[in-house]
Amino acid sequence: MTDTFTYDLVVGLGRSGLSMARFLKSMGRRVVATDIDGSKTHEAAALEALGIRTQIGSHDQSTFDGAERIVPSPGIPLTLPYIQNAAAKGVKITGELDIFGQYNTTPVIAVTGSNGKTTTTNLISAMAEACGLSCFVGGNIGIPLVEYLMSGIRQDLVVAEVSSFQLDLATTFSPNVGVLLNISPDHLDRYPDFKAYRDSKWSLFARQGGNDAAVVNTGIQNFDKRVSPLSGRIFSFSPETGTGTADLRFHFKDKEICIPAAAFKALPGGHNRENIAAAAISVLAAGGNEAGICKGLEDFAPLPHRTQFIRELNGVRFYNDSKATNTDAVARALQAFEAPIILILGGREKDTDFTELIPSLGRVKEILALGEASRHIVEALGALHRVTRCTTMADAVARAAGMAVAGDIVLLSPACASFDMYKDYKARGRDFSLNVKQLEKEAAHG
Ligand code: UMA
Repeated sequence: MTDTFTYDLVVGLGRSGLSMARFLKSMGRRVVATDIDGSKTHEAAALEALGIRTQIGSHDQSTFDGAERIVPSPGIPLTLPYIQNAAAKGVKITGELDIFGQYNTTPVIAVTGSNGKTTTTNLISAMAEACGLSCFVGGNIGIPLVEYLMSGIRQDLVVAEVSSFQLDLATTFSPNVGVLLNISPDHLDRYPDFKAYRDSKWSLFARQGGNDAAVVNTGIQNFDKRVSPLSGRIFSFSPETGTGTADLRFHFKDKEICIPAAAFKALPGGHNRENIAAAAISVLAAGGNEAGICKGLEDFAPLPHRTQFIRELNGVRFYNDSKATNTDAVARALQAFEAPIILILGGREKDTDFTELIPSLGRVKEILALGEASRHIVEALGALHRVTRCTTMADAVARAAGMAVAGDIVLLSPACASFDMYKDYKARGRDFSLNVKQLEKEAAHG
């Protein structure tokens, strides 16, 4: 494409790119959108109908070079040669956080971390709403932030789940309240090393001012060193381990806050205690109150695919933790249980080091390994644990049910992406749940 007019080039016609192309067009920009996937014909037609030019099935370097600005979708690596070549010629590369921040006037709570982002984002929204603060929830959670701007409806707060991929392109975006839950190795296929990934996460706070709040877990490596240069007011919370059934107590601006354990009995595990503390502090920092926080928590329905209880069958409890796509998330899920565990691991690796799981496998009596990663799982863990390779989820669930005795837990917590066998982690979790329910039927008939 050799255009003489200037335009914004949106790369990727997934959820993010489609919303971004529509938003930029609505702001009167000329927009071109491209996707390497030739099957995106419906998406392209919908954009063309709005006057947005599209190129699907391949990328064209001249389209990248001719843009005034390139807006890559978050899943697109910034090392993509088309982007690198255009950037070298001076084309600006901008991300959705900066574009959102440029037009948004609503206070923002932004949540990042390797694990627990979605739960915490939803907890913040539930708590804030119970305090009388209306919320738009979006970002990495699945609803692009520019949808808020296009909706025309204004809320008291925007609660944004933010990924490192989105932060990598942020140069102006700065949340009023930023939350960093934890950092553990993830997405190492996209970053040169773990430090680069950590830096990306910490960049959430880089542009905050003195009236902003940084809510940070003190358990994160180099906490003191990392928070000392920040300009925002620091509100820290401590790592909590074990199943922890005690009330949750912490300080906010010299006041002791107590959240009764009864308010969060549906959210098991130390990792959820951290998520709850982070959410509560964020809502207090945004103007909420203790009573509303407890009310929002009591009414909160836990999310599917996150240590989600499916069924108890013959005294064996089955849990779906399909969203656990890295070893840290699996370790946290394992900590939430005190019973013997049969663990279903595997899927597509993200440069995963399965030996990182070894310290957390104390209660694991069997490992069932699925998918592309199954051979590596056997290599990494087979010397210490009995690991059986399975061909399908049905196979894994049937074997788990056959091995389990009353009192055991069967936990799908894969430490891997799902894309080798499924569309996404939700489809994997649904398959697990269906197979568990199938067992129930077989038991009823047998
Ligand atoms: N594509 C190209 N050229 C390429 C590579 C990809 O055109 O070289 C196209 C693909 O064909 C596809 C599109 O890019 O059509 C996909 O873009 P995307 O991967 O950014 O997917 P979206 O549907 O736009 O979803 C993105 C986020 N995806 C990622 O960060 C990988 C979603 O987060 C987010 O919900 C959504 O924007 C709305 O903001 C998902 C995610 O997995 C949940 N996030 C990671 C995580 O949570 O660990 C960070």
